[in-house]
Amino acid sequence: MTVLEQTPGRDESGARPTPPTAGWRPRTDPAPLLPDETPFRLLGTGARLDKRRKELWRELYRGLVHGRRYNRQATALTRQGRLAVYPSSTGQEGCEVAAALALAEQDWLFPSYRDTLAVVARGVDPVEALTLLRGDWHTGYDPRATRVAPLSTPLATQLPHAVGLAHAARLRGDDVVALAMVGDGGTSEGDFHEALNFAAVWQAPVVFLVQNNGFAISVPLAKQTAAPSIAHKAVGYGVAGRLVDGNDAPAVHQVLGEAVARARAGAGPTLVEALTYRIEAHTNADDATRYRSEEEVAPWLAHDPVALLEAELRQRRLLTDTEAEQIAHEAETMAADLRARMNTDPVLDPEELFAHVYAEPTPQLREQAVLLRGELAADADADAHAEPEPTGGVARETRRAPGSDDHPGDRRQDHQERAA
Ligand SMILES: Cc1ncc(C[n+]2csc(CCOP(=O)(O)OP(=O)(O)O)c2C)c(N)n1
Ligand SMILES: [Mg+2]
Repeated sequence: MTVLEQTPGRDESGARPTPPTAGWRPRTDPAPLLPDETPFRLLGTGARLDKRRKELWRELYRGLVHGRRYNRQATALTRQGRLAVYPSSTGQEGCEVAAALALAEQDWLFPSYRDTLAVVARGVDPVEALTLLRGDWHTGYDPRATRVAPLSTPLATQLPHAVGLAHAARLRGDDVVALAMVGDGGTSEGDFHEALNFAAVWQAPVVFLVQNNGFAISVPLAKQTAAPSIAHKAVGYGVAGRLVDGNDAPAVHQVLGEAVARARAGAGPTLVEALTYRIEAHTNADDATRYRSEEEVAPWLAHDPVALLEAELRQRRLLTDTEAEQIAHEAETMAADLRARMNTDPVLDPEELFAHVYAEPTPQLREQAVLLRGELAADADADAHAEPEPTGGVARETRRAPGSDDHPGDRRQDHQERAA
């Protein structure tokens, strides 16, 4: 029985009667909500695969190889000043790709800043998926057209949004499930609590995927929570908790697929904890060697999602050398295209700064817009009449439109590092 189906007893005066405590029992049985004691796995279990599953595993592998290459390329772009910041999901590709593939076309994905791969695997253009991380003011893609919410930098705020969208869809009778992604650290936020509570009370068609990658920047999980596991947190809200090996992509896909089907059938929300590991530093602005040792990372390098799936596909004769080479080649082509397109300066209009803030701009904003227009015109004029630079001299500092790459990423990097 859900909370919505219960009618609280009242006496005639309208006062709430004191409940008799003698026969107290839980209102719902917590047992079905409890996660398994060991993380669910498929790789290495000898699971039988039908034709559809075989195709799915191969598709997951392709997504993982592309994802890893994408992470490497995006990280390189930060070093070249082409991208302000990149929170790499290397080591977490299994969760990223499985999340995207577990959804139907009409469903919605609510990613965090680390989930660019899920966004790309869902079909968003690889460059548009990086627009926000490049430091541009907008998301880069159309959330409505792609059914992908903006990458969320404020921790866990995407979770109540996902619940709201899922609940609204249900009230309208739309067949839509929302899948919201969050990190282990994000589960300590108030928004996580509110989202799970609302989701359970409303029985909203929503799935929460927590990627427990061991760290919130430099804070290890043991300092983050005293819960038996993150999946156990679900039970307190009346949500089902599931635990899965996050580096076993087919297992993550299966658990998420079941959770999505459950949500779609009106059986309520699920919280999936995927056990994984953040192989790289928090972002390119962080140095992980200051707070963790190589010995800690080593077992996770040996439990690599790409290598695990590749080994199993080869063992089952579902992947030939030629196919593996072909997939690697496709990934190289994708990376070359990403590099080329990210090396093109975006054309930005600084005056857009004032657009989309208020329907009717305030007098102060109107005044500031006029000032900016004047400054830009003066800059353009100064540039037009500037003396040529003496060879080998120090370049005169010019003011440029935000997004220009003359000072690679400086201002944008500051901004994003503070934000992420
Ligand atoms: C509301 C809020 N508080 C603090 C931060 C700063 N911050 C950015 S990332 C991060 C750690 C998040 O860790 P986790 O949720 O485990 O995600 P991961 O980075 O491991 O994917 C923090 C504290 C933020 N972005 N938003
Ligand atoms: Mg984390």
